[in-house]
Amino acid sequence: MHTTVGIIGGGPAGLLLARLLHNSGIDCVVLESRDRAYVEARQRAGILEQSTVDVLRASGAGERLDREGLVHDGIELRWDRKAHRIDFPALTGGRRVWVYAQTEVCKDLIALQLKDGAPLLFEAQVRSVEGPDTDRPVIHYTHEGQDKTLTCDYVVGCDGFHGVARNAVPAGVQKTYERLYPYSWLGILADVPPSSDELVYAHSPRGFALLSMRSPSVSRLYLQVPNGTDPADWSDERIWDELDARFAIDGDWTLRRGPITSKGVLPMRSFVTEPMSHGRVFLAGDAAHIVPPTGAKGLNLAAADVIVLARAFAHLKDTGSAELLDAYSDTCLKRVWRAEHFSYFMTTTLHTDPDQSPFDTQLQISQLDRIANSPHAAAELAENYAGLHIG
Ligand code: RFL
Ligand code: PHB
Repeated sequence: MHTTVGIIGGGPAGLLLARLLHNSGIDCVVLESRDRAYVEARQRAGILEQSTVDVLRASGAGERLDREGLVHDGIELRWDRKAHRIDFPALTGGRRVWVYAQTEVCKDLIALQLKDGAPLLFEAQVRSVEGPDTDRPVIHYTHEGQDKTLTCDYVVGCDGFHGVARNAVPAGVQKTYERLYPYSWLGILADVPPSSDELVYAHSPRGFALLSMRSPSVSRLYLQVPNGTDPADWSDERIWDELDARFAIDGDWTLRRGPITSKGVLPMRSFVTEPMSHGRVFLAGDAAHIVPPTGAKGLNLAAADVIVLARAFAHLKDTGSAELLDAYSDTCLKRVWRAEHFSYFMTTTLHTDPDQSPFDTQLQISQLDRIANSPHAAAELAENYAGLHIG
């Protein structure tokens, strides 16, 4: 089998890239190691930036998003038993974010792809990419129990942090940057209407907590927990009591409790690999970079990468020039590093490091007070959260 662009991974990055290439008349094949049900059920991101929504709409995948997505014009920060709202449109010249789960983005893109898109193979496990420096890189994969090859003009690794595409960049060329955090998130889904219309990010002496949602009847909540925490050690009652304690403010506010339908622990990591391309192999999304989820940037970065990449492939097709493809890594890395900093900033400002001193805590409080008291500091947060135009 031969294709123009071989895409490894059918998460949001791979699926959106396939859609954008299809719309530009460029053929591609998507190889996804998991089955469809697994990809459609994997609980992850919940927040889409304006630019991600814009591209989903333009690509024809915005219909259900427009019907069911929840537009949010701000977030609330809590610390020291007080609350402060950040108004995105007022601080950013009109930008806002959408609550629409990654599961739903994937379902919409998969349905479109299977209806009229390029081939999307589930349970197709890629083992390696051969010849990234040649004109015909080859993807080796296993499908239906058989070893197969896909010859490509270009390969895009959208296979996430644990994927294999990154191995195509020789060790001597690759530079990686990483930061691990001394805490994880315990995330729950609960069948209860969200207790706030907007997301609430809470700093507390007991650790960080986040209130998010999936729909008007389903809440998504997170608690900072120590690394290595077993979700089985957290009874439903313990989770609600801890959330209650961390979100507590002076004044009227009640956390609504309801049946918890899922519990999971996720570690936090910052990671960047440079360059994001080598020869004819390109990396996009979590395959190239990871952010801790506090800034809600991961899915949006993945979308931004493939927008740049799809534009570069269309430019090559229309003009014969590979200049945009050649610039891909540099173009993306500027935005990636900004999002890395913002995600790090949100994480370290809001979480309690187990080794944190009272001095460190006062710095966090001072920073949060500054955001509440300075429109400039608030605008810096709002612009980064709602999404910057870079690249
Ligand atoms: P994915 O989603 O990991 O998809 C990679 C796909 O590649 C497949 N794969 C392979 N296929 C074939 N052969 C192989 N050898 C393969 N190896 C892997 C995998 O099965 C998978 O389907 O990466 P992608 O597409 O780059 O998308 C990135 C996003 O998933 C990720 O950045 C976000 O989920 C991060 N994130 C959030 N991002 C946001 O923008 N806003 C949020 O609110 C937000 N919240 C979150 C998050 C991530 C979380 N977790 C669990 C990491 C909340 C959580 C809890
Ligand atoms: C989510 O709804 O899963 C979510 C929202 C905001 C974040 C992280 C996760 O910063």
